[in-house]
Amino acid sequence: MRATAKAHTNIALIKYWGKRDEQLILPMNNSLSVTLDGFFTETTVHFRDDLETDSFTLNGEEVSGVPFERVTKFLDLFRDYTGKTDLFAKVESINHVPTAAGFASSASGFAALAAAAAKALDLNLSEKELSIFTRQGSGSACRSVYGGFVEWEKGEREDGSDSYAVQIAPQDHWDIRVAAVILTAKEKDVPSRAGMKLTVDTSVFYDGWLKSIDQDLRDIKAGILAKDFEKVGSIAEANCLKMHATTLGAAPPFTYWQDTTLGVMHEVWQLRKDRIPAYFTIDAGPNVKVLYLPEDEEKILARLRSVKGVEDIIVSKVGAGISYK
Ligand code: 2P0
Repeated sequence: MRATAKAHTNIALIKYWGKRDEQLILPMNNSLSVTLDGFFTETTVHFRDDLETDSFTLNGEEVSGVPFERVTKFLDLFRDYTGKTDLFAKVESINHVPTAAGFASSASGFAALAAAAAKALDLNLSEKELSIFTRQGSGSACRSVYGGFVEWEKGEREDGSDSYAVQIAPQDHWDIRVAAVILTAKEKDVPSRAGMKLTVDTSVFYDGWLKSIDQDLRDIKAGILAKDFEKVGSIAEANCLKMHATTLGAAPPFTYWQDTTLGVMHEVWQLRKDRIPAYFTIDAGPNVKVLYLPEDEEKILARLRSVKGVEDIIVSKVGAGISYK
């Protein structure tokens, strides 16, 4: 009753921003992401009859408190599903996601945990079923079940049975690159869970955000299938700006941006003025991710490195879905 799984993180081009059910993690809107090969988590789950509680190590260190409770609560889903309510597990995770990179390690983390737990229990879940389990650990994680370009369907049902991810195009469909531009961060972020809840509850711009999603999704999916980089990049960048605009309309207002964030955004706009196609996207933190095509890599990285406050840049290609050892 032991299995090891590997999952990559993902970056949303159409953002998940807001929940309609906090418990089941059901989103207000569909989202769409690219799985990234540069950042991943490998997790071993070992269910054992002789254990009286779960345990969880991350990079070799014992984890306790809220992160441990999130893992054990997640394993409860599998205990409930199988009826084996007194079966506990030893969970060992190695994270290849530098926390400073501003990627949600929860995405690759919960995808790897769900896959390893399901395999250890011999559940033979479909990818759809696995995505539904994974979603309940962390929303964006349900997209990391697949490689390539992935959409999370928000679903309509109250029980969440139609809220799962589907693949739009496979890993080898299109070679685009994502540079994670890591900035000197000064302040602690508003956690994404708290930020999205405050925005849904109070932002005067939230309705405008929701109204724009369907068109963005239709256009970006057509752009991905046609490998139209300018179309995909410009929709992703605009969608990110709309998401961040909702935080300025919240009460109290807040922003994830710092001066260095704006510095990178302006450099990306300058690159385009210089006819070098590059587009940015930003999640619930100050760091910027820049999308570009392989042939422009050298020029773009040199320009990004020259921006004030840039500490490091980590490049990813399009990544694969879950794999097992
Ligand atoms: C996304 N983010 O689509 C969006 C864009 C941040 C900005 O998903 O509460 O860690 O666990 O469902 O998935 C980050 O939020 O939130 C996120 P929970 P999650 O990638």
